[in-house]
Amino acid sequence: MTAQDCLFCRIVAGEIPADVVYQSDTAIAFRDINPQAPTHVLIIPRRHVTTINDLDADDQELVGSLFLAAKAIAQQEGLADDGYRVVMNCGEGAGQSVFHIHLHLLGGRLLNWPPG
Ligand code: DGP
Repeated sequence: MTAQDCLFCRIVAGEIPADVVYQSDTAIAFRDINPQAPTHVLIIPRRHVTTINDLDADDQELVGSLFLAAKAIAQQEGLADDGYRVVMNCGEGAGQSVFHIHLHLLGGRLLNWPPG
């Protein structure tokens, strides 16, 4: 998949608008267009990675940066004390619909477990 074909690469490039809440050298985060909770932010690497299955050992720092971004955004959004969920879907069977890895950060309501 090329950057032209990937929706999230186009958001990274600024070609498609998004409500960006966080940026770093390696990651950006923006509000989900179809929020499932009062706060629903997607945290993505700037570099295209299709699914978790495409990660390798060299990506440890990149993946770590996504979780540190989640922590920072949770604090920014006032979720840190009450709790929040961070999840990444892998593959169609798990509900992945955009094939550029992204962490969902959800909070602001009671989150049940297990998810559907
Ligand atoms: P997933 O199903 O795990 O691949 O999550 C993809 C999410 O991406 C889904 O919750 C909806 C969101 N999404 C899809 N298109 C757009 C878009 O153009 N802008 C934004 N902000 N979010 C989008």
